[in-house]
Amino acid sequence: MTRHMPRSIREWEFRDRAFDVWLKGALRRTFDNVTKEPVPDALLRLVRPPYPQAKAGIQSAKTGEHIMARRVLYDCGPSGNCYKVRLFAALAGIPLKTLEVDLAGGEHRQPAFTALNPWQQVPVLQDGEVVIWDSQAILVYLAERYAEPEWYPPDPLSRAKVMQWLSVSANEIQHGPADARLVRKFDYPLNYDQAVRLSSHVLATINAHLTDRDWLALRGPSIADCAAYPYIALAPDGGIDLEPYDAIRAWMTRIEALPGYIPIAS
Ligand SMILES: N[C@@H](CCC(=O)N[C@@H](CS)C(=O)NCC(=O)O)C(=O)O
Repeated sequence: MTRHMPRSIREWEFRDRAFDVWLKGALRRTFDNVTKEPVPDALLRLVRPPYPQAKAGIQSAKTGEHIMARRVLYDCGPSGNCYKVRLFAALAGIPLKTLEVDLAGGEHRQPAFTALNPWQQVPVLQDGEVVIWDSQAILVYLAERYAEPEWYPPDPLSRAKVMQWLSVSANEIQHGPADARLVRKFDYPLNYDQAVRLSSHVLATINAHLTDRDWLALRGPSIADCAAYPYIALAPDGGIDLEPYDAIRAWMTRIEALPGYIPIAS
């Protein structure tokens, strides 16, 4: 199984994103100094028109080789839902070009982004003409189309077992540890106590499930683990202690030891 993302592509993605951040920062500083006004959004959009790289493709910084940016992930660094996709792509060795969407600046509510995802949420994957929103759906698509079959085996029982955990990730885990993190870290107006209560139930149930198995759905790692891992690993950001959940911590260690693993902030 090829699990390593080619180094040259990852390096390029890093440089590209760093350049984007630098350019926006430089513009903001120049405007602050000269006009004492914030840089107008219209100017930022001129410098970085909506998603130009999606069409233009990228060039490897290391080899100079031109790589069409066929798969573009509309991304947001701190988002656990986006991290699910980045993590799986890294583990399965699927090169992805990432484009940061400025959620704090409301970029996801602009018409250009709403045309990609009417729910106005990241992540969104664009693969040539194909556009897919929802992290679980993106995992299914990438696994089915580009990964080794072990990540999402085609037999009905494996499919059903994986789907159970994709649902748990989008429901119980989202409304438990992910919502607690949204309140604590990003001041979202959600019910924190309710999210913490649900988290205890969710984590205890998953911990019991993992006491006699290594992976959530199958004998080996699958997209089920990639979907569930981010918001469980990030639970401490929401004030939720993972110390009581031995089996979950051992499972997290197994995921973190997989070749190609990336942490959320990479
Ligand atoms: N079910 C979606 C949920 C996506 C979601 O909640 N995305 C958040 C970032 S983690 C978002 O874009 N929020 C926009 C907002 O808060 O306005 C998925 O799994 O992708």
